[in-house]
This record gives sequence, structure tokens and C-alpha cells, in this order.
Amino acid sequence: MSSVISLRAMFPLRRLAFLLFAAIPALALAGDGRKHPGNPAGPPRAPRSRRAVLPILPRATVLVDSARHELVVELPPVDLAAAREHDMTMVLEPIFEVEMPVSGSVWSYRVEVVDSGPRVLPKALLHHFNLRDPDRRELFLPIGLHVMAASKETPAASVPPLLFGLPFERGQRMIASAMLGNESPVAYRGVRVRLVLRYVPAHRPWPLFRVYPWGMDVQYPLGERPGGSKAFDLPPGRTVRSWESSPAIPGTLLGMGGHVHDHGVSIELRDVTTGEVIWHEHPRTDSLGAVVSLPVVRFYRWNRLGVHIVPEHRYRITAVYENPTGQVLPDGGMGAVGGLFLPDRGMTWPPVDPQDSVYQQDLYDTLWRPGESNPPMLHMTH
Ligand SMILES: [Cu+2]
Repeated sequence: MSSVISLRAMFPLRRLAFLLFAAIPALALAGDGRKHPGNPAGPPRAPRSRRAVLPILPRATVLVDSARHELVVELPPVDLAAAREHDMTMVLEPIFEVEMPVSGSVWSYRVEVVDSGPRVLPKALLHHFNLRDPDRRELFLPIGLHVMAASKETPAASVPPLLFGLPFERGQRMIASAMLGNESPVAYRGVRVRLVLRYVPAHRPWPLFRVYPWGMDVQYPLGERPGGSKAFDLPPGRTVRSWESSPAIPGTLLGMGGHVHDHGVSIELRDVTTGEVIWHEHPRTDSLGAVVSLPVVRFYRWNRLGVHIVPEHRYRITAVYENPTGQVLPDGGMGAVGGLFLPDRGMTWPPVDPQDSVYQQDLYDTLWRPGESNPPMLHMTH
């Protein structure tokens, strides 16, 4: 059962330029052989040295079209009541585990909302969809890897499949979460959120480069707890928020985008060790000053792959806001950047340390649901 609650505080809704993973790629995911959630004798799990202990989660359905090299991860159907005037009906889905049924490299993804039949519903119903890998860490933080995030603003994303792909292995697990929101006077029944991934099977000579998503947020490491919201209040006037860290392994940033809310003035990524500004952008706004988009940059060119970064340097993300309203805007600000990263030759992606306290707190927040005082993780961690 899904919980229907007012989640505005936890997931503030506003017009935003959600480009985090937009033109950047694709990332990852999911599984079980043919369909049906929860096959207890699923495919063999890939050996992994340090797996986090997760509570038993319901399994998302994963369909494989091995002829088209497409994986479809689907969450169970939920009903969405019609919205009352000026309000929104929200349905927060349970957290699901997804197990990858095959091995390969993801090069494209899209998230769809469909009805009980094959009809594709308005994308506006998707508040967000998130996919995490609890066993691989984030580049800049020892938490589980944010594989992908999508909301109604997020277009389908892809990279050239001969060049780039996010590797995954059969038996690898992911954590999927989604929230639906209905602002229309129409009720929908049997609504399913679906993630469609296109992949290159393992054993092909391509893609040339195995790449991973990376991200940084000015509210790292944990944001607001519990729940881990990365939104922050905007007082009148100027607000500057920063966070800095070093990557766990050396490699190359292939491109990046960012995410800010209305009244965002700029967002940047800087190598603090050298002082070099790697990326600095101002959001595009409409005539009323609302943020419409934030440009996405691809660093790779014919003669180079991108911006090389190393664990010996520190990198800082900074978001600047100018709130002209004279009032505090609760949860009005956010500042995040992200993109794709190519590890240096010979580097393997770092696993998580399940004993790390930041890892444990972030996992707790990932599994936490509003209204639950006692999430299952409480007795799963040490
Ligand atoms: Cu936001």
C-alpha cells in the first residue's frame, strides 16, 4: 500500500530547472528475470566484497527484452485521486529493490507513467523517481551512489552507446523510489511508474568508456533529517551555500549540469586547491524571474575527454541566491550539480563502507517514510 499524505514539506514543489542528469546520461539499474516482483530464488547475486545490509524490500518488476536490449523496471499500480482545487494529490510509493537480470552498460533511460493498459499518461504526474545503488559509493561522499533521478521536467537522456555506458552486473541490486502527484481534476487508476533502460550487453567490445554518475549538493552530506531533504530556507537578500570534498578516485568529468530554484543567481564548481573555476552558470529565467533552465555543458571534445580531477585536490560547489521578496521562503533553495565521470585507467569504482556513519544515516533517510517513526533500518544497522 502506498501512503497518501501531504508531503509538501519533505518534497517542496516548485518550478525548477531540473537538469541534473538531463543531457547527461544514463544510469542504471535493475532487475529480475522475466517479470513478477519478488522471485525469492532470483538470479545469482554477483559476488561483492562489502554489501550493505538492507531490510527486506518489495521487488520491482523487471522485464528484459533481450532482442532490443531494453530493460523495463516497473513499480506496482497505484490509484491517483483527482485533485481538489488548488491542491495536489500525492502518492508516495513504497521503496523497492530492483535486481539486474543481465549484465551490460546502460546508455539511455527514460521514465514513463502509464495507466493499467498501454496508455502513456501525462509526465506531469511524475513528481520524482530516484534510483540508488546501495553497494557503490558516491564519488565525493561515502553514501550509496545516486544512479539517476527524474521528475516531470526531466527529458529522456542518452549518450553515444559506442562511446559511453554505465556498467552493471547481473544480480546487482538497486533501490528505487517514486512519488506521483496529480494536480488535475481527473482521477487515474492503476498508474504505473516505469523506467526504460537501453543497454549494450556485456561481452561487446563497446562502449569504449565505462562511466558513472557523480553529483554534489550544497546540503551534503545529509541535508535535513530525517528524510534527507536537500532544500533550505531562503531569507530575504543574498544567500550563499557551499560544500566541498575530494573524489574517492581520480578521473575525468565528462560534462555536467545543475539544479537551482527560483531566485537562484549562480551555481559553480571550483577546484579549491588551484583556484580554477571548472563550471560557473547563471540560470535562464522567464520574464517574471522564474528559473527556466540551467545550461548543461559537455566537456568532451574530439581531442580531450574533459576535466581531470584528483583525490589530492578539494572541489567546492557554491550556489548563490538573491531573494527579493522581503520574506523567508521556506525550503526555497536548492543547489546541486551532477554529470558523468570516467575513472582513470585501472581504477575500479569504490564500494561503500556499510559501517560508515554517514553511509548509515543516508541509507536510513533513503528508506525513511514520512509518518514512520521506526523505519526498518533501525535494527538492521549496527
Ligand atoms: Cu529542487
